Amino acid sequence: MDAAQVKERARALGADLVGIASAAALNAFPPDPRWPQTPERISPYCKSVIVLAQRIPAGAFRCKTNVPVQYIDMLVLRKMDKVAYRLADALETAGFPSFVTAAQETDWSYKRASYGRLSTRHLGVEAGLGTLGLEVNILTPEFGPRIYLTGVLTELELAPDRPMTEQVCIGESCSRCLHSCPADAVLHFGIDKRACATEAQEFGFSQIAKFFDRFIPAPRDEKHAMVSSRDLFGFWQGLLRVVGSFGDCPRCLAVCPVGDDYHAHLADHQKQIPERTPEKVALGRAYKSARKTGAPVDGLNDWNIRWVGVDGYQGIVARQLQDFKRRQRERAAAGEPENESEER
Ligand code: B12
Ligand code: SF4
Ligand code: SF4
Repeated sequence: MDAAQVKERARALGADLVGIASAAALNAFPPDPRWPQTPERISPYCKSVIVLAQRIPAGAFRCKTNVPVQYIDMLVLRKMDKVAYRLADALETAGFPSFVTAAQETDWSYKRASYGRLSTRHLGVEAGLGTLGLEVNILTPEFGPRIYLTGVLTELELAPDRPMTEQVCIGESCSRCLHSCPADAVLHFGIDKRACATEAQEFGFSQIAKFFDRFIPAPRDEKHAMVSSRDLFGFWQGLLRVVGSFGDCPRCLAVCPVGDDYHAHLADHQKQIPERTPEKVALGRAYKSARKTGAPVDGLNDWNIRWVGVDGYQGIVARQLQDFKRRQRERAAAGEPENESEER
C-alpha cells in the first residue's frame, strides 16, 4: 500500500481529514524536548504515523448550552477510534504491524499527567493538516479547530506530507478565542492549562482529588451532605459517559472564524462574544504589539514556530471565505441548498 491508497482507505472508513507524518521527523522534533512525546518512545519499529481527524458537527455549537457539544464530542471520539482501529487492522492484514495511539489518555510520568504519549495536535501539523492557533488548538483550513485527532503507528514506510508553512490562525488581530475564554487561559500562542482545566474538566481528576482531600477529614454529618452533592453526581456522570471529566468547555472551538463550517453554520450564531471585556481586548492588543516589536514570545520561539507556521499569516482565511462565497453563489444559481457540505 502506498500513501495515496492508505489515505483513500482512511477516507472510505469515514475519516474527515488524513495526513501522514514520518516517524523520523516526529522523533527529531518533539513538541517539548524535555518531555519527548515521540513514536520511538512507544515502538522502535514505527516508520510512519497516519494522522486522522474527525470533525465536530457545527450544529452542536449553535445551542443555548454546552451540553450538546459535550455529548457529541464523545460520539466523535468513539467514531474516530473505530476508524483508526479499522485502518490499523487493514494495514496489519496487508502485512505491516500497526496500532492506534490513545487519543485522550495522558502519561502519569510526563508533567504530572498533562501530556499524552504523543501530542496529536503536533502530529496533525507534521502531517500537513493545519497549524497551531493563538490558543494552541490545531486549526485546519476545512474545520478550523473543531476536530479531534488520533494517530495510527505503522511499520510501513509511507511518503510523508509536508507541514504547512503558512500560519492558518489569523493571529493577534483576531484574538476571538482569547475574548471568549471564561478562564482567561489563552496566552500568546500558549495556554494556561491549570486555568483551562477549571472549565474544560469541571469533574476531572484534580477536582476528584480535591473532593476527597476535603471528604476524608470532614465530620460525619458533612460527609453525608457531600455524598449527595452535585460534585459526586458530576463524577458519576463522568465515569458513566466521560461527560464532565474532559471536553467540557467548547468556547475557543466555537468562536474561531477559520473553516468552511464556520462560514456555513456559525458566523451568525457566534458573531457576538458575550464574554468579551475591555481587559481581554487590551490583552489581545498587547499580544499584537509584542509580536510587531519582536518581543520574546515563548509560543513563537525558534523551536515552536515550526508548528505555528514559519511564514506567518498570509490571508488564508480571507481567501477561503471568498472561495466559499463563490461556491455558495454557484449553488444558489443551480438551485441547490447554499450551505450543503462539499464532497470530501
Ligand atoms: C492534557 C490535554 C488537555 C489539558 C492540557 C492541554 C494542553 N495544551 O496540553 C487541558 C485540560 C487544559 C485540555 C484542554 C482542552 N483540550 Co485537550 N488534550 C489534552 C491531551 C490529552 C494531551 C495534551 C498534550 O499532550 N499536549 C502536548 C504538549 C506538548 O502541549 P503544550 O504543552 O501545550 O505544547 C507546548 C509546549 O511544548 C510549549 N513549551 C512549553 N515549554 C516549552 C519548553 C521548550 C524548551 C519548548 C521547546 C517548548 C515548550 O510549546 C508547545 C507549543 O505551544 C490532548 C490529546 C493528545 N494526546 O495530544 C488533548 C487535546 C489537545 N485536547 C483537545 C481539545 C479539543 C481540548 C479543549 C478544547 C477542550 C475540549 N472541548 O475538548 C481544551 C482546549 C485548550 C487549549 N486551547 O489548549 C484536542 C485538540 C483538538 C484541536 N483542534 O487542537 C486534543 C488534541 C484531543 C484529541 N485527541 O483530539 N486538554
Ligand atoms: S477550552 Fe474553554 S477554558 Fe480552555 S482555553 Fe478554550 S475557551 Fe478557555
Ligand atoms: S479565534 Fe482567531 S486568534 Fe484564536 S485561534 Fe482562531 S483565528 Fe486564531
